[in-house]
Amino acid sequence: MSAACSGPAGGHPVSVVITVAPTGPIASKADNPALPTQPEQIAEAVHEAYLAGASVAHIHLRDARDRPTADPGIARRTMDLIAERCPILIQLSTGVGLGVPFAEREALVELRPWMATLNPCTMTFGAGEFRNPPADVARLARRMAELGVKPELEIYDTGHLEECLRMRDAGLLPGEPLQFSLVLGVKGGMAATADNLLTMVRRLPAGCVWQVIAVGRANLELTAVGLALGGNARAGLEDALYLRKGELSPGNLPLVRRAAGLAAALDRSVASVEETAALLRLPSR
Ligand code: KMH
Ligand code: ZN
Repeated sequence: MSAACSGPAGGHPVSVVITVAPTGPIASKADNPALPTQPEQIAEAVHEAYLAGASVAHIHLRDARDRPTADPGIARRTMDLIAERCPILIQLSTGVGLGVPFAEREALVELRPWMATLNPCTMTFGAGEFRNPPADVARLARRMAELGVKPELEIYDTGHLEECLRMRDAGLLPGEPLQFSLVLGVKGGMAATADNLLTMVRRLPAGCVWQVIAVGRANLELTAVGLALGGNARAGLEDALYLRKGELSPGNLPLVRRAAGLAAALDRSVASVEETAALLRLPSR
């Protein structure tokens, strides 16, 4: 295995970065009434998650009718409401939502969040299409580097990792360490199996930082496997609407607490905001 797999099994316990993903682009309040969609609701959910150990907040925005949006005013307001409550590191999603044009999505990085997602490839995404044309992705990567916004690279399939490594080799991803999300369970991407996760972890470049995003039913199991392998954890209603079969999660907090509990059971401490910023080598601002 590469150094990417070092962690508790290698005898060097490392703190776990917990990212809360409270909203996402797909689910609605009809799916789970506890889904936070408006800026105040999102800020409240993020604050609770921060108090439970989350040091990063992965943020999707919704308009007044709860539709995914890249409206910079809504983004600014949400970021401000979060910052008023806690110093959690804000990561804006540039995935935003399947129907939102790339030009609107990429403009979100102009708000200079600490981090933003970078989705390297176009793919089928459930019943829809997630469009990430190569020239647009390269332009967004360049702009993020100029602004000092750290990319989180979203890997839904094996080829997405190769594309990121090509971008790195082309100088489009200058900051170390590279930060990956291994996304399992999206229809159109890798199935949510431990075998797929291990395959991807083996292929990661040495020295990178990574987390598991396990969408749907396998959320608990694959989050646990990722933590046991030395990865970080993401938790929230974006990825799992249910705590277990038939039991909707009454909010983001139980999911964040569950991830923190898994880390504790594996004897891994939860990273503070300061530790996370150091681990990711975020530039001081
Ligand atoms: N919704 C997740 C499957 C993004 O926001 O850019 C992937 C995600 C990507 O979180
Ligand atoms: Zn997202």
